[in-house]
Amino acid sequence: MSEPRVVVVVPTYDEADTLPGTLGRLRTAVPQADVLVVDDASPDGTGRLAEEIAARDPSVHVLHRGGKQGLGPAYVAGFRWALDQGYDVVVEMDADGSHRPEELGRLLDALGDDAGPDLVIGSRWVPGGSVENWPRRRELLSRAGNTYTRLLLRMPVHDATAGFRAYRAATLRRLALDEVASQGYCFQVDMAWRVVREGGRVAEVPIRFVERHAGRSKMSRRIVAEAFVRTTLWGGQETWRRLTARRRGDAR
Ligand SMILES: Nc1nc2c(ncn2[C@@H]2O[C@H](COP(=O)(O)OP(=O)(O)OP(=O)(O)O)[C@@H](O)[C@H]2O)c(=O)[nH]1
Ligand SMILES: [Mg+2]
Repeated sequence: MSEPRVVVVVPTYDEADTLPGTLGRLRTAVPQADVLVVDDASPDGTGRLAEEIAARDPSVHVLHRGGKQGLGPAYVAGFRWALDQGYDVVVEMDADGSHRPEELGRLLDALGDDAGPDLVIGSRWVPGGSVENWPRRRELLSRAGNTYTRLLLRMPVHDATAGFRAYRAATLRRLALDEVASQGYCFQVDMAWRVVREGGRVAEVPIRFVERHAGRSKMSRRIVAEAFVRTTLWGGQETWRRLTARRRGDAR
């Protein structure tokens, strides 16, 4: 079998201080993978910087969007581009160095061939996973958010908010990407849950998540609130679905 074509989608907003280092490490660690930077017209010139890198390296591509619209829409645009280009595997990775390119090989190994899982998540919250240099309150927020999500959606995923993951292109093709409205990191929960509801298989591989050393976080109260509200709504829908399914079963 020929080697699968892999593309790593890297969304950026004001990552001029971090993107070159991350891309350099990525190209060394996984030279066979192409890269797509999806930049939302970063005021700090990240888009221009990405173009300069792409001009020197034909494996690097850049998608420019009109303005900051959030992580979710940036990824959906990147996924569409990747599917149009015929890639077999589509990877998500942050630009800020939190996701270590040196661990991507293990995610791709876990995805394996066609018999493997549909989605592999680089997980902080499975045995062997960890976070480095995170303030205690960030760790608590992530752990609590993930426990809430797992219990409410009854989804067997320990790090559903994680943004270091590898999808089989065939998995993405089965999902209705134009229905995905999540903007912040809740996009990750949204996508994992869509895969699970589709009957897809999700595997988690432990990673060491490293807090960014440069640039600024785009996390905000609004993004946390979006994740809480949407997850709660999905949880309500899931509980309703199970209740009505049980009632229908009783009636038979
Ligand atoms: N294109 C695009 N990229 C974004 C947007 N918001 C965040 N990003 C990128 O998405 C990745 C994750 O964003 P971060 O700011 O690191 O957010 P985070 O990882 O949730 O927060 P920290 O853990 O504090 O770093 C980074 O590569 C960002 O540059 C956006 O609106 N558009
Ligand atoms: Mg980050």
